[in-house]
Amino acid sequence: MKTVYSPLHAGHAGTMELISGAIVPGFEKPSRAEIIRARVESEKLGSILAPEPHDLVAAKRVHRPDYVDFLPTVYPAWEASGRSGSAIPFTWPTRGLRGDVLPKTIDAQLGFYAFDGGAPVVKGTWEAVKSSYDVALTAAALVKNGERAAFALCRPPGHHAGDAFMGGYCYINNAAVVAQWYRDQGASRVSILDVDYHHGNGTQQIFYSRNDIQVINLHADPATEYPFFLGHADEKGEGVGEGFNLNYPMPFGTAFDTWSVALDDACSKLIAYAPDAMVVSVGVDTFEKDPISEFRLTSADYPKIGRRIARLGLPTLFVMEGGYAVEEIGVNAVGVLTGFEEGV
Ligand code: OKP
Ligand code: ZN
Repeated sequence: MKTVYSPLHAGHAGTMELISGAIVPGFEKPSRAEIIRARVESEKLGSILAPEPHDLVAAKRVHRPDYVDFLPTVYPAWEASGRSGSAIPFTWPTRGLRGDVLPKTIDAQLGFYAFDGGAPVVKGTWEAVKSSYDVALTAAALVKNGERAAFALCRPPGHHAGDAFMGGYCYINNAAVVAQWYRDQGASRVSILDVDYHHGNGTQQIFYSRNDIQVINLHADPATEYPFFLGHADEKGEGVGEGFNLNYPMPFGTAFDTWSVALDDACSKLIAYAPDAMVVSVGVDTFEKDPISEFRLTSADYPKIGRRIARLGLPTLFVMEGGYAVEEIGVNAVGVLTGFEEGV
């Protein structure tokens, strides 16, 4: 399997985030992608390609154009207002406030286009976000042109980003972009299988009233885990999209015995949908030693996930999402991919 990777992710560095009442160095850091890339090499997964540059048309097929145009303006506006470091919003137009009038000040604009304070913007963020988008689209083209599978080594991740909001380390929803791109290239139906520990609220929101893109999420129950405000089992899609969004929330402490039952059920729903291609939002923060997560998967479980996905027999694009146990992130993420290759 080929990997698409860009070194430009590394400019999204030195971020700060708010967790447990303290501002701390961001968990979503450059070493994550570098360790995965090193493991792709040492496991001889396949060649590593640089992304082709893309315009932002494909991003604007799933995100509101004004949101996409806002992203590259953030850091210049932040610097012009005399600040440095991480641009982070601190106020949001929630219930009782107006979310339809774009304020003029960058601090307020950040809140207007975010659902939390978890997507800090530093000097190199836009270049990294754009490279992550290019990586996803370049890998999607490999699959469209006949590869059975490809790995988009995206960083930053994307699945929390919605039509007009960032959050949870995410800016552009790479998985949503490529699923829509497959549709625009002629696929009739596309499935997104999101196995990251956190619910992919952005992906769900973007496709919630669609029947041409099936969205399946396996994740920690939002009753007790981030992103809290979406991801319950009763969210099934709306309008013509009803029945095409599937959530499998699971409790803290879930290990592979329980998790894999949900995966099997998800796979049966995916087969019944009969998509032309699938996108896997591959997060490995389900790992037992993940510093911000509460599932109990082991390194030996990740190849089993890949083998199970391979058995679906579909053109498959793996898009990297989360995973914060940096020491093992390469073993775990590439474990899914080598498991897939064994299962083909
Ligand atoms: C991104 B992905 C506050 C922590 C919230 C946000 C986690 C974003 C995860 N206690 N952190 O889904 O891996
Ligand atoms: Zn996650």
